Amino acid sequence: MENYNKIVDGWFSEICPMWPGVALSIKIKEVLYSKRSKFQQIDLYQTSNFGKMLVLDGIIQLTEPDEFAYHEMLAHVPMFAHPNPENILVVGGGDGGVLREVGRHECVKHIDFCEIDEEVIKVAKEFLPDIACGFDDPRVDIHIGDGNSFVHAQKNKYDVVIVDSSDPIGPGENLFERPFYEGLKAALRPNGIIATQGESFFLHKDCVINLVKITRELFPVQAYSYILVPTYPGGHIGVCLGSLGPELKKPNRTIPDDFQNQLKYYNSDMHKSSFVLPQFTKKMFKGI
Ligand code: SPM
Repeated sequence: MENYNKIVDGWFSEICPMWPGVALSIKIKEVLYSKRSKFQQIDLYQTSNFGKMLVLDGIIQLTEPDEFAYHEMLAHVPMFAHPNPENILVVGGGDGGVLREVGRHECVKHIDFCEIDEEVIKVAKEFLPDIACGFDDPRVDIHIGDGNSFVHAQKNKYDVVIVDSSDPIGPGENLFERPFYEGLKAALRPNGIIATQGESFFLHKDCVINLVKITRELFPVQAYSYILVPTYPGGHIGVCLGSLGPELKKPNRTIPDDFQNQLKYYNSDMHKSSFVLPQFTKKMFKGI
């Protein structure tokens, strides 16, 4: 992409080909890290007013003040929808944010984590320790490699699989295609649940329709939710979920008080309300 690392008058602009003609700009104080890995351009900025910000191939992945919304919801909606999640797989999310959230669940016995780009993990550990703390969990096994290949090698193994991918341009492309979802389904144990980064129903309609169609065809229970995240384009991002049994649209376990007290976004009401969709989206999903 031609706009990598392009800061004009102190402002970084996310100019995403998936959202032509519109940019999201954030004022930058300092470039803390900027290098091309084997897979992508990795930039870590100190912004003027919004903490540190991780950018991959010119696309904002997280900022410190609002990452909790995305990571809590992507993790806790599927985790609390499952009656007893013990064995978990996290694909992508090299910053460690989803791992941090999954690790809060005491019932979890083991977490496989697969990330294609080891450099993202290193950058997160150096610059984003409050997010990368998820890697300190002794239940986590790190696998560096392609998520699609890893998933296809796993059968009947996981209670919950969470896919924290970047956009479907670049290394994450195959994580938005049907064969990957077939692999996810085969990797699940009975009653298993998947949750994947589901882009925006305002901005990426074709991509969202495709995800919903694939998951509806493959899973007996399917749903789409969304999260408010100010620093993603449109201020929100979707999550596409599929389940082999449990209902998705409400927590199926009690959220203990001490667990709830650690969180800033997720709660039982947010779980349920995140599935309430605007009318145009209901129409978009009808009959597909
Ligand atoms: N753990 C944070 C990783 C973030 N993964 C999702 C990033 C999505 C960014 N794009 C949003 C839509 C813009 N085209």
